[in-house]
Amino acid sequence: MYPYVGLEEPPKGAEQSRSRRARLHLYEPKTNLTTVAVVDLAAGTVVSRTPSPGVQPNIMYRDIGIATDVVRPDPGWRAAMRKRGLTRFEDLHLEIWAPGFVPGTDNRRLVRVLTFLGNNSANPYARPIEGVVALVDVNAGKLTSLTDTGVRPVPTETGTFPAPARPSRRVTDADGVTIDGYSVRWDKWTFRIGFDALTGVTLHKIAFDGRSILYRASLSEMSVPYADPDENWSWRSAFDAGEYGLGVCTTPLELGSDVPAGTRLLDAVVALDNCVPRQIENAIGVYERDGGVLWRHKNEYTGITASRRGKELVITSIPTIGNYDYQVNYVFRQDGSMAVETNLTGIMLAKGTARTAETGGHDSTATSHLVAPNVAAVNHQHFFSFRLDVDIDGATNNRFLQCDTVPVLSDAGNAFAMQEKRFATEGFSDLNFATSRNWRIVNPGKPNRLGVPGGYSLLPGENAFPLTGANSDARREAGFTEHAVWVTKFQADQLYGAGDFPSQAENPTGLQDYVNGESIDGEDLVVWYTLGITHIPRPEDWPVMPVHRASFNLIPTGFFNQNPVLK
Ligand SMILES: [Cu+2]
Repeated sequence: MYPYVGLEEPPKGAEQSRSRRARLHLYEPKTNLTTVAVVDLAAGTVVSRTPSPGVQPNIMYRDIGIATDVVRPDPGWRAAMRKRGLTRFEDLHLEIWAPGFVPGTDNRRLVRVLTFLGNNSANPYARPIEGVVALVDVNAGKLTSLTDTGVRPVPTETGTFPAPARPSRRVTDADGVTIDGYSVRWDKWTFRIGFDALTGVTLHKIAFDGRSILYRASLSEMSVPYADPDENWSWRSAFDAGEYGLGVCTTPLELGSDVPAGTRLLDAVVALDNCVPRQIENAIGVYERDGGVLWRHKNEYTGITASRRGKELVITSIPTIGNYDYQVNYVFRQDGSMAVETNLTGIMLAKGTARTAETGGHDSTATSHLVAPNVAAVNHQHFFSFRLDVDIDGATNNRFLQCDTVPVLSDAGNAFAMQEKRFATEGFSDLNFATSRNWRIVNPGKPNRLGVPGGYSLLPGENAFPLTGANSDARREAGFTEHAVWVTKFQADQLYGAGDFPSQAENPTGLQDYVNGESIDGEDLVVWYTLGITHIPRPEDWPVMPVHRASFNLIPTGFFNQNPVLK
């Protein structure tokens, strides 16, 4: 089987000089062995073949097919459904989840299977069958266990919502953008668009006016831990890149609703389990949108208002991972700044419940909230790990600073100053709104006209600390969620915040291991940003959730000599 086929990116600085290579994760069900292979596509040869015993690659279509075939006829599952008054088994939707780490299972390939009422309906997630979760040994084709924590009401409302796309009222187009293959030129920005089966859109060689800023930017992992202590919920902590594949799950964009009319649409290609390519049409959208006021001043003495309106370029894609849809936007602005926006929508994961407002529907210990009659959506968090391979005016000689603004002199004084802490070695940094903390990457070899090293600052927006227990599986498995910012020395094989194989990992790896004391001062460094959202469900989020937006910004700080967009 071929759970992952992707580009083996060429060494940094040697992009043109090496023939094209592919990286494959191969999985042999008979021996339960994963092998990582690198293939030279031009020569048609295998460059390397490395067995990786003890890991599990991401969920494949094969797993979904086998697990469905095992559970549907299973007498125990059918008896559990009958206990809940459900006898039309063809109406039941089965949803396959990566299992998390299951002790004592010797790395056998496992999946868990949830049940919902409403197979092939407009909303298969509105009527969860609470209490029943099957654990399936995929290679044995057997049900390992069925956990039934008791009968709860089956929600009755179907949770349907208008399905067809509706054209948006506002129309823009990407007139100002030039796209040559997957190379993009807009205003003073240039970059290339790539695509990876696990992480979705990747952006390469991002430069402004010919000066490099980012060598590569991408999502590197996601983790979505749920807060319910019930044994059928406590294991739920989805890794949407490493377990499911944000690229594989990317869905075609609808013109007029997902993206404005006039959007330039690009296709992406991923490999299916059997290594057959699948083209995802219209997977990536490129469009221009109104950018608000770029700068402005009204001169009260002359009466003259000088004002410029800005435009923004948006690169967008929408992976749909089961019930949730995540739009990821990379936004480029004319003033040299960038934003990364995550837009969360889709359908929340919910459970059937007998609870009402009178019986503790909203008490302070409730780990879920009523969103419809007999439907409680479970508290959860979304953590995105963005990998930003920053190359400020080149790959070498970059430096990482943590910037905190603090009072100086005395408590009674008015003075405050920004203090920089330079990182000599790899490390991490936490959020601190008390000091307006942000982070800056500079190139001391490229001072601006004031003699100050030019750079870019990372400004946090909405964020969250992990809230599951300090020693919980969710946090052990998603070490990247422990800190908002990590900085590592560039290593070509460190692409994923939770490592290459987070599924069923007994010994999870990732950023906590990548940070190991190497010098980063004056080196080629990579900044990783963890963006967290604590989602406490609202009735308004049901049955389909209005978009929740969260973002962060990268802004030039001394990179230019003055406002770069005076025109
Ligand atoms: Cu959510």
